[in-house]
Amino acid sequence: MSMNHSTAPNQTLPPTAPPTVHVSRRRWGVVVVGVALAISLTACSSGSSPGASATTAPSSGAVSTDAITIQNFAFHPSTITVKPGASVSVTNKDSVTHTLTSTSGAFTTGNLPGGQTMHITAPTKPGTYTYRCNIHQYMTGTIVVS
Ligand SMILES: [Cu+2]
Repeated sequence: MSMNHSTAPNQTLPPTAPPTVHVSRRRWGVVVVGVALAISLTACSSGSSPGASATTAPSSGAVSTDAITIQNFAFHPSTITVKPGASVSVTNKDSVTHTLTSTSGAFTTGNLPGGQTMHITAPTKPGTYTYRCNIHQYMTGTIVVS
């Protein structure tokens, strides 16, 4: 590419600093600046997109509510999004006892007899918390704290 520079006179240049070194260094500088710019642009867009989408609609079908109903051996809705430390009511509409128990131990209703309502306190630390019924462990759900 820049090989025709070899025909130029170089008697004024010291032998330790040929012009090709300067060219390659300058090109590396441009590459580094371009990469840094791309990284900062990527970080900026990824940092702003969740906030923008949160104002329009909850993500991935999560329902923003502080109430969970147990009916027909299932939690409804199966995924909810709540504020940190929110009080979440749990109503058991079945005739048998269920529990709503965090798989990490973050919260539990304990035994919740049919026809009754109890409350749990959502964790204060944002995150995704899965739970299940301790009696019927195929009954699962998720609370998203954000
Ligand atoms: Cu159950």
